[in-house]
Amino acid sequence: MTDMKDKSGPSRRDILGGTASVATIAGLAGAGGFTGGAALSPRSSQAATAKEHVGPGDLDEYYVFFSSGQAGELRIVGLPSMRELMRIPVFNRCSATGWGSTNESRKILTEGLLPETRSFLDSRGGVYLNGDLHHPHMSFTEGTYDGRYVFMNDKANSRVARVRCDVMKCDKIIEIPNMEAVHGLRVQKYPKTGYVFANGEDRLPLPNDGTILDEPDKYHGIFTAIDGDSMEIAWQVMVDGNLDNVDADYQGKYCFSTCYNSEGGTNLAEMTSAEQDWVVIFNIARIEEAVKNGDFTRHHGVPVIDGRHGSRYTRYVPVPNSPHGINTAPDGIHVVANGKLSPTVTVFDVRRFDDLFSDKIKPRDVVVAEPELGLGPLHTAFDGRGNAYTTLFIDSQLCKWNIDKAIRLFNGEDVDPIVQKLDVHYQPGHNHTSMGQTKEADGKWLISLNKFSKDRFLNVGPLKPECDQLIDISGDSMKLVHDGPSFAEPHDATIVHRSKINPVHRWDRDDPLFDDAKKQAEADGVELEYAADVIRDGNKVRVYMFSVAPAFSLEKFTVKQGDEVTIYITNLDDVEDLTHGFTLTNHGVAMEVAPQATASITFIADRPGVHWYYCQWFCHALHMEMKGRMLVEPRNA
Ligand code: CUK
Ligand code: CUA
Repeated sequence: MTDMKDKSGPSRRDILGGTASVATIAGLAGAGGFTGGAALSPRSSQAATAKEHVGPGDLDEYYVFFSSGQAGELRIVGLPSMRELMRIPVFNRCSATGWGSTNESRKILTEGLLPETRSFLDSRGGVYLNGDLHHPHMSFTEGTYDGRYVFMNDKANSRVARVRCDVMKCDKIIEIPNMEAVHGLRVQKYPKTGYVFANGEDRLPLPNDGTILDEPDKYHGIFTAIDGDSMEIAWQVMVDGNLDNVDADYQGKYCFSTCYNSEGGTNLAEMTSAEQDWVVIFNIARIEEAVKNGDFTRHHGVPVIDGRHGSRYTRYVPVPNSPHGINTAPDGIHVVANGKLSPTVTVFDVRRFDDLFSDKIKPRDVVVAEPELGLGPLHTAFDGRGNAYTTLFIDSQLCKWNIDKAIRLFNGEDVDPIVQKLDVHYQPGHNHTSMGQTKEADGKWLISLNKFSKDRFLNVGPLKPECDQLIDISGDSMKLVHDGPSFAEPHDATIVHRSKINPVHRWDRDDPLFDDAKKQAEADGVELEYAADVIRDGNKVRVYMFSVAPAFSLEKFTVKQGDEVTIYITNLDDVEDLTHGFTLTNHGVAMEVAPQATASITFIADRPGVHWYYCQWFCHALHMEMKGRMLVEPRNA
């Protein structure tokens, strides 16, 4: 982190000269008509034509699915406006929607956990309270986004989740056994998703039963393939080293992970002592064959295939020490592994992988270029015109370079593959181009997700926002056009053209999300859509209501102290955006009920007296009056 400046000295943006001034002035001026080296005209004359400007009432051209890192949620941002459109709770809890509190969300949060995790969580409210969401990726069909799902990982609690893109809600979460810290996650691009590939970053003893600590040869890294439709684990592969990031080819034959700690160490010094680590290539057809033929051992019910050195299922290609991101180019041929501790990126040609697996060539023979770009290359994006854009974490720059020229340089020609370096603010991690992770990369926009904002925004105290920068890459040079703050901590993002996605406006009453509520109502002889019922079942009480603005169908109900009460609300309003909520005061109970949805929540009524419930989602001129009372009678009354 050589670029961390404080206010006592000039910061990068103060130094006018070279790309720094271009970036800074372009950022301030909006850069609508800016071309490198030309005189700037004032913003007022450019705002109306600036491409990144999305006027009031106008819609963005792209959805961006943003991770939120340790905030645990998935965010939807519009591009190019960079306006935040929605937050989808996944690995976190949400006060507004009731995610983590409602019965529907708690089922999703718990049903895919391992049995031992469930019993461990029993003492902690039954669900994890945190998550660390790094990599959201949309499902593919034939090399491009198909609008069905977004998949994502939780590094903190070793989970993988899926969000349905018709309703933009999480519908499945599973825990991955036999490894800790799911990090890299990407999906199969062809013929479809298909598999969701998830890297186990931290190696564990296998089995991990508490008898092994300092026997590193019994620690294993695990690569996991999940069936994206059933959300069940298809297979796992045991590897050498720690897996970091992953991507897949456009042919459906291979996927590949960057892999550090070839040393097999358990501390920093050991993990970084060797000069080289690897990219591990997985042969999907051979692995599927192994599953069929029984060439595996089962752990936690999952077939685990031995893919360590010498295995026919994997190949280990040496690359400079501790590679990080790995990105397949939209040409379907080139794969870029980013050096992190090395100033280089390593370019592979996937057409050589067949020969590698049939041992006709050596591992390094799949490398076709290894250009030196700058300090701290982490991730690479593509424009579909043969150019790549690599984030340089330590240099705080984006490096635009040409893949073909990098190959020619590698072959001994005297060419410079670097096209342009652009300062970003500051320390970029991931970057993304519009549709750039598909074969339909359109080369219009690039976002740089920067880890430090420092002086870019009004100071909000010691904890600062991150800084997501929008860059116009449609011309010959990159132009910085927008700074956007975001809360902790977007790692990755996926930019999807809006034509690929078609969410509904209201819930369908037949949605499987409501099945449990329907089944219970039927057993209780209640119809959810007409309900105003209180059903007693021992010390369990089920309260059924519907809501039509501005009223609940029950304005009061009575329970006894100690009852376990479940509230079911069905929102009969059919008007777009007419969401109601249900909040019960002094009980920690709140949930969203969107148009045509049913939601339910369970709590213990243990406070004698009158308690008001109200709609917390502003819905009507009489929204404040949309409320009712629960009477809790004392236990011995
Ligand atoms: S990792 Cu965060 S900057 Cu988790 Cu994709 Cu590279
Ligand atoms: Cu219903 Cu506010």
